[in-house]
Amino acid sequence: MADELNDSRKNSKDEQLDSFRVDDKGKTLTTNQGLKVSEDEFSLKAGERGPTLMEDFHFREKITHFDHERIPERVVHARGFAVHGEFQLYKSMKKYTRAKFLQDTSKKTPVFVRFSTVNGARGSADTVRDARGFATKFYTEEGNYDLVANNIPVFFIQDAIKFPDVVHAFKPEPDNDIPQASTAHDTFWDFVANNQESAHMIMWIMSDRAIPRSFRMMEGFGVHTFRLVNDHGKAHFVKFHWKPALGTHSLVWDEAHKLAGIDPDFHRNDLWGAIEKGFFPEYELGVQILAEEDEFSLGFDILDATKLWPEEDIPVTIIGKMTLNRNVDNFFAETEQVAFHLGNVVPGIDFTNDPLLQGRLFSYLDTQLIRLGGPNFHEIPINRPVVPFHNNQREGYHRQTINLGKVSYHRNSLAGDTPAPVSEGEGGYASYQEKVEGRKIRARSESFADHFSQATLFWNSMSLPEKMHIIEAFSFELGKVKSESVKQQVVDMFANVSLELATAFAVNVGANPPKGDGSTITKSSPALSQENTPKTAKTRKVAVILTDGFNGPEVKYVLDSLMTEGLMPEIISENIGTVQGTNGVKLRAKHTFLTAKSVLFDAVYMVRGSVKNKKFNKDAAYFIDEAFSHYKPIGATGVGIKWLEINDFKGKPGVIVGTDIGEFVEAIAAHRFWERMLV
Ligand code: HDD
Repeated sequence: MADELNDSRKNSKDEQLDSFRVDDKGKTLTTNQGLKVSEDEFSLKAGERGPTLMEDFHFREKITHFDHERIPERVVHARGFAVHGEFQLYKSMKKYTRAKFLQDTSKKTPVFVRFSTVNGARGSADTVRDARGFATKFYTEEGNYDLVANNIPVFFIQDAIKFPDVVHAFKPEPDNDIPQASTAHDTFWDFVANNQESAHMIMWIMSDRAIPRSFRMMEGFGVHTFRLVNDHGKAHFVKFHWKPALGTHSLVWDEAHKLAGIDPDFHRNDLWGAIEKGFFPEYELGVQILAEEDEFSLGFDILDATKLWPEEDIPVTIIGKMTLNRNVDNFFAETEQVAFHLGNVVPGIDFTNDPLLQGRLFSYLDTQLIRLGGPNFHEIPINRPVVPFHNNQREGYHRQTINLGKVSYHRNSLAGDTPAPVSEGEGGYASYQEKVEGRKIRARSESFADHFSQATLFWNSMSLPEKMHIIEAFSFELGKVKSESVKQQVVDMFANVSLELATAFAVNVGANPPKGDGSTITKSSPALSQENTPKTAKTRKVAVILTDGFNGPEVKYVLDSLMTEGLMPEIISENIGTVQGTNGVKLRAKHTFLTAKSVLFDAVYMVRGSVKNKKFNKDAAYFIDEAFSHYKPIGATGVGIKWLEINDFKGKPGVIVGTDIGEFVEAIAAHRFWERMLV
């Protein structure tokens, strides 16, 4: 609740939400009409064993409200998790944009960010292979600005008119509603092979990017080329990036699979838990800027949403930081009812003619009408701007504002011709006056024809383990496709990206090796590989396997040091509760092997104790074996070291023995030891 918020986190949005917050604790139960209720367990009946009476208004109100508790889930991005935060600029962008929140470095702009999977239903698992949504609402002093981004910088299609087609292809097949939340089926791959503009996006979807370790460890991309416009009306093209302070990291596929069963809420638990612990996720906002006169200088069309701007060609300038610092009070009221829309812009930010962007500008407003039940969803607390809104729109379902006076039209004399538009100089939004001419035509520009060069660029930029993961992902997904023809079409298509790639997965899925010469593109972009991401051990979860009789001072030293370094050690023991070490050291075990599986942790610290418990030993062996097979760092002291020797882990990459905390933390920061793949 807001009154518990420490002051540094309070902001204008939070203050606004305060007036809508209600605490029912300690209150008398009433009906929605404020009538105090004397009985809430028994309906009104004609006699104790008689029928319920129509007259029972309390029963009817309660049941009717319950019957109508659900709203339609989002047609895509149904499963999501949102949090509050703030954005602060490092350096003024005044040279490029009139947007005030991108000019004043002293201001903190409240934000609300919703992360999501694209494909699955509201109740599906977090760790499926999919793109992730990364939608940010900035509550600026000039109104709401929405940056509706994904964790992948390109898209499946080039024109929004194909969006229903791609979504129908990747959603569960209509006859049996299989598969849920993931994309391994015939219709999706049939779409891919017959709509080859998808090649680049598919490379990302088959890569580790599509199984992120955490929402806190994902990049975000605005995808489209937008425009920044400055005070003098001068425009620049821009691409928006979010860069996570913790770096960009992923799960491994086997882990992602298991997590979907063990903890379907893995990503929301991770984000919620980090914020509750005070580990506030941070992302820097970056921009790539291109002068208007350089529009045709990149060798591809900047209006084509299947293309990225290689960061080595056009560097990303970091301009500010977003800190996510507060969980929601109520999932439905905030996360479910938030409505994003690309058309929510502020002066100084404008669109381009990217046909995908143009179509999105229609879809986002339209979809809220059915989802939120009418045109007044902007009045829902989470959607309200922090500045007042005045216009002549009236009535409609769920209207809350009580507009005074008789006048609801423009122009008028009765209200002094107000509310009145203002000039650009006074903050009025005016669209960039791009000169446009052309014939009405349904066609794709020739400049959108190259579907493979950047897919190859992506492949060329991957490290060896990343390439192996991509081959595995294609082999898994296509391996589930029943149609031999579709499999072959996909193999032949991806030979255009890389002959090496297509040949490798063709063998695995029982298709014929591809024909052709493959790609001649040799360019790579190191920024695309997660090998080159920032690496830190901060906020990583370490499983500590411990029984009574452990070396008290030694273990206490290791755990205290890990916590000082910003890690989260959690003890697994025979029972939940106190574990007793030497020298009177007592620690609290949070888990047993029933509640904790290795996939829930980033690293293991193996200690054990003096207890001999066969079942515990067997579970510990499985636990550590699985962690090792997922390339995770493993540390050991005391009896734990012997155990590593038995399993022949000692001396292997990422296995740290002894109390050298620096070495262990460095290993945890490395995240995975892919060398184990090759030994
Ligand atoms: Fe979309 C939701 C991101 C293409 C139509 N989209 C939605 C969300 C994100 C994106 C993050 C979830 C918002 C939330 O959390 O509430 N979408 C993208 C990106 C795209 C993209 C990065 C390509 C660059 N989307 C796209 C197209 C269309 C849509 C081409 C339609 C023509 N998207 C929608 C939608 C959704 C949506 C149907 C569903 C729920 C919602 O809008 O509010 O309007």
